[in-house]
Amino acid sequence: MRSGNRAGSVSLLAMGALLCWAAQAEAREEMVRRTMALDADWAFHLGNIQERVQDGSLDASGWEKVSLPHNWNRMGGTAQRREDYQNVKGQGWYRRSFPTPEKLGDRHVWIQFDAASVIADVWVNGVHLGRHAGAFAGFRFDATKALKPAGDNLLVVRVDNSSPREKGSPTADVIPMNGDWPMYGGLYRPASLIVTGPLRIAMEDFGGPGIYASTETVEGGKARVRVLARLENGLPGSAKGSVQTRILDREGRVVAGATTPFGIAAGSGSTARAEVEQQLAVADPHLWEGVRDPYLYHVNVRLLDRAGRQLDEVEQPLGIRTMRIDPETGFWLNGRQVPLHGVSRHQDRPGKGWAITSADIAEDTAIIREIGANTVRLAHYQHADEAYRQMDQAGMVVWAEIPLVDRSAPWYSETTTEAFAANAEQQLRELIRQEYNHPSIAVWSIANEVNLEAAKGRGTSNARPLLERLQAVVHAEDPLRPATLADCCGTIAEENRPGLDSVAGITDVIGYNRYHGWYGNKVDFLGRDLDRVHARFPRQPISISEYGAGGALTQHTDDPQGGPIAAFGRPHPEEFQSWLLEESWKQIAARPYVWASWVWNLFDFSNELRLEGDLTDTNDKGLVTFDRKTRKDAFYLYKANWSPEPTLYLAERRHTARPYPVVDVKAYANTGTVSLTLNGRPLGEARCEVGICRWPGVTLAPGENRLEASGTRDGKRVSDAMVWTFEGKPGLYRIRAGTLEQQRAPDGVLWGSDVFSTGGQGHFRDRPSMARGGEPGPVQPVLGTQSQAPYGSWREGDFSYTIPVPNGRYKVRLHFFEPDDKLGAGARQFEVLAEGRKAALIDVRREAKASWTALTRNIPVTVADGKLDLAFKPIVGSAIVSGIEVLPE
Ligand code: GCB
Repeated sequence: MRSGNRAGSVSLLAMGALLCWAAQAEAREEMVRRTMALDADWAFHLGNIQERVQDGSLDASGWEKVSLPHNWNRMGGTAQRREDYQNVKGQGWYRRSFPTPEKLGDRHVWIQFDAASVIADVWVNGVHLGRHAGAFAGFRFDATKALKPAGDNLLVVRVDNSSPREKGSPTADVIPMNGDWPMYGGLYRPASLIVTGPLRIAMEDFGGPGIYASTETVEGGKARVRVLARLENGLPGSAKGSVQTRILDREGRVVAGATTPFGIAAGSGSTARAEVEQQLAVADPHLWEGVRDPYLYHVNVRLLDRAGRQLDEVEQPLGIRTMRIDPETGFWLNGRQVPLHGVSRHQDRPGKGWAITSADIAEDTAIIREIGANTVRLAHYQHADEAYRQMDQAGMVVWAEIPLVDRSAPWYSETTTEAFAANAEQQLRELIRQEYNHPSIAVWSIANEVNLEAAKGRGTSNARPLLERLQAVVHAEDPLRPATLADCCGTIAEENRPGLDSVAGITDVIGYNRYHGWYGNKVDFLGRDLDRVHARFPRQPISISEYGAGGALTQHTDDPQGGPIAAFGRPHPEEFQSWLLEESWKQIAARPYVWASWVWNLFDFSNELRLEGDLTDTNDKGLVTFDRKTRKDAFYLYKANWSPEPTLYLAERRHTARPYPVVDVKAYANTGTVSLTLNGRPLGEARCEVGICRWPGVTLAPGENRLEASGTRDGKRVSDAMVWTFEGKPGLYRIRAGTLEQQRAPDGVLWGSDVFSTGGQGHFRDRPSMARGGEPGPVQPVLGTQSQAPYGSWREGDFSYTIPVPNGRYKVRLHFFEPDDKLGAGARQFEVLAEGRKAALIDVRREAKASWTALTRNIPVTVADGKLDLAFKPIVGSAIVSGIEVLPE
């Protein structure tokens, strides 16, 4: 309406029309659905309650006041067990009141929970509305019949996250049975009250939105979009009307529409159901192109009665795209080959557990974009709808999955039970229906490492029948998306375990979880393993659903290959993680038939069974710490390879204390070449391959060394700088033989990790927590020495060291002890050669007189060729050494 004189002269007719419109709007408002948040004002009690709490006869005034999202378990992310650690499993009770909506008439009131872990029972005014089993999907119950005609109603929820292993546990048949993450208890996602009409878009459809849209084809400048609307009728009479569907572009303009009549039977007694399917043509569609251009439409479905009045309305995201996965050429989006590279994500946060907010998800999404991923595995269960929504918007291609993990049978049974299979099937249908409309989702995964327990010899059922059943569910629910699964053991272990059930060939496509170089094997087996599996199943598109390594911010190595890591323990040097991922990524990137790969994991995550790296109750395979604050070195390896953003990062920036004068410097960059200076002095330009730029053999000056790197991409200059402190002096070395972890001794002296060696095998003395959940074991001290520093590890076999030193005279002090109690004198004898000359004949057990007792030998050496050569040559048994000190004279 314009201002000025005319404003006052609105005709009575127009005024009448306005009032009439307002009344209609109000009436429509009453008919279409309304949603009210139920997140605030809950009272919570942790633990079982014997009295009847459901009907309000119990005084709950002492209960804790909480709001949703909420969960009661806390763990992980700290060096020692966190002060607010809470791992109680069992029942938690929630209650709050809510008023009966005014003028309810024949409308229905639904209580919706976006998730409740693991089992939820819901009562309104003492009436049990139902039970939901499964920690990750949303669900809703019709509360209408339980409501008071007016005033406040009491809503009570019992949530139970008891372990499924307990005999008779209510979760005994509810997946997952196991897994490398805690099942946090609580109402950890939002809850809401929804009012709908009796004739409505489906509310009882496995928690789904009731409308399901998919791109059938994109051809000749036109997209065909199929929309399925499921309808419900709770009225005592049959009904007719129409379904009006519109596709709206980003600006809200209608680009396609269809109106289809429907008829639905009387809902007397129970709800009647009907389906309406529509085909809409979108001319000249703006495609959802992944990270390149994640364009989104919306599909809006209205339910109209015969008179054209609106009864209900639901809106969902729509991305117009086609996807295809080929066994030889990998992933195709809209007819374009797109190699998928990305990360996995768990949904937990330190302190919050699963009770995270949209802002937390947005922070994760921003980090996913920053690293340059174009795909995300949302593991190992259904994430919040908000997470998939953000993936749509970010253009990520998503692997979505259900938590069928480690076992295909309940703990109480050797084989799959019907209750167990039915729960897996229910969780799969919930996932698919609830998240169907997200264009980002490419595959539905039905299982993860489902035969792991069997592979470990803890005989559980043959997984195939269940997997075949779930595969069929995927095809029935969504014929356009392939089913997948993540396999650990089916093929890798078959040589060793001929009886083990292989799960290859069941699903349309597959992922392999491969930890070569971490949980066994050598990292260079990865590529060969893939080639082997690809040759064996040539029709099956292969991805790497997991690969990874732990990375501790406070543990450092001077050579990631200097000794063994303790996968289920310590150490987990950050540089080892980088090295293993570099080697893995090179092999993956060289295999275009691998349709996708996901690093396990983008973030550290909690698991109270782990005591690894420098953290407690945490899996430290993240590229970013649990609190999302620190990006580990390896994060930038991927950023340099994946992100178009000019990236240059000097690696090992937390490895600041340097025991050795000659080091390799490394950067991760996408600038092609990088220039480096040390204390202002140019060290030259390195050419970067696979994002890795190296300057080998850089000599550090005693004290602080400032390294500055710079490069250019797309005309933009990027630079980075860091400071390392060389703590020794030229020619001085203190080497912990056989271990990859450097360590500062109690006297403040820094012992470096094993570098410069060839041959032999490293061992460390202290093997804490090799069994999961163990406390660090007691350290067995080596006797006869003031300092334990040189005796934390050893190298054994036939081996040598070549150590770069300035020419001159040195005293080489060698430290030994005999770690094998069973070896008597004479059972291990070897020679030490210095600069090629015999320098000592050693029988540790004889000379030290006992095992676990220190022995030192000093050897004078003169070096004239810039390197000190030490060789350890076995005579009887294998040679051994624990510590090597090179002391300039
Ligand atoms: C796996 C599992 C994953 C674990 C991971 C690990 O294979 O699928 O849930 O967290 O290994 O770190 O051991």
